[in-house]
Amino acid sequence: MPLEPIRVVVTGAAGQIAYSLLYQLAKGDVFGPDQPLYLHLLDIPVMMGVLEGVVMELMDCALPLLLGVVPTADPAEGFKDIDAAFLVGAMPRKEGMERKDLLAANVKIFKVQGQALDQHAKKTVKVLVVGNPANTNALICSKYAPSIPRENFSAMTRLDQNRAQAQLAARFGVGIDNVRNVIIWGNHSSTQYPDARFAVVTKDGGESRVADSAADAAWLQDQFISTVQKRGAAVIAARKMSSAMSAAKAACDHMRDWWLGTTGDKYVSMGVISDGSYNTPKDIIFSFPVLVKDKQWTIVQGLELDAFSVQKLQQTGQELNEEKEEALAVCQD
Ligand code: NAX
Repeated sequence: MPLEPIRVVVTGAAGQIAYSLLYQLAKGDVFGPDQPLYLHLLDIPVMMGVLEGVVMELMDCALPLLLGVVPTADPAEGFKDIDAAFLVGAMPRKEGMERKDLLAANVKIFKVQGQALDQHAKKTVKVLVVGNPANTNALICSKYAPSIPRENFSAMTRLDQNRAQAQLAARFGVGIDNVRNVIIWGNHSSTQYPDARFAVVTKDGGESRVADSAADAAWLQDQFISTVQKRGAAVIAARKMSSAMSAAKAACDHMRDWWLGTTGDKYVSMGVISDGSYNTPKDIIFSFPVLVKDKQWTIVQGLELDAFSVQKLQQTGQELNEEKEEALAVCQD
């Protein structure tokens, strides 16, 4: 029996991440090769002309799964009957803008979009927030969509995970598929903690824990962590624009694993509502290792934290608590 079509919204649809993302969605990379879909493309009024060009290109891609496209600047239309949401659109940082101002501007956008999701989307909608500050935007969005379970909101740290996995694959001279279970803890910011202590590398037919290699211990605690933390800035310095192709790919990986499930004991990192696991502050969106089954994620439990990791988790948790306080203050204005 053919699958019922689903409705997927992408916000910031005229922007650079969306330009890579839309094609992958429409050709079946995320929801499966047999899943027909409608794409809702939301952006702001001044971008409607650009969006028209994106719609033309989607049409010209001649993709059989794409049943229709709804370009709009109206959140009510954008979020109508939506099954999956990619919230990419956000206010970019402008010169001279303080971090606080950026947070305030974005929190307001995600408050409005939370309200629109609450009123118009399906209650089962899966929401992935990419727009920065992604974790706190996801928290605010969920707060203003109280009729949708909090577990249905997530923030993207998959790009950080993919970056970490790629660094390990290069270091150990193996293909990307031969590295698994590297973790990103905390905020999608420079306080994130890329943790390779449980990562496993398959090489020459055997499996080994990355952490067991004494020769790599210093590299893991120092260069590896800082390369992953600073990778976004390195791409901007080289490209004069922020990561887009890799961000779109990561958004696809995140939603695909949420929608179709993870495989075996291979876990992935997602920013999800914290229940206090690993002594993290409750009720913030914190990136944890998760497994997914039947579209429900569960936090992987029982991983041992050493003193270094405890301190790293505390640091990023504290930053998220501070962002939360600032965001809530803005919402009350
Ligand atoms: P662009 O500036 O190319 O595109 C953003 C688009 O969002 C624009 O078309 C803009 O008009 C639109 N927009 C602004 N306000 C909107 C609103 N209220 N409703 C709908 N659309 C709105 O940025 P792009 O490079 O695509 O990046 C988008 C966001 O992703 C940024 O916030 C960026 O910081 C964030 N990123 C997050 C990453 C992550 O790992 N979580 C990594 C990549 C990226 O830096």
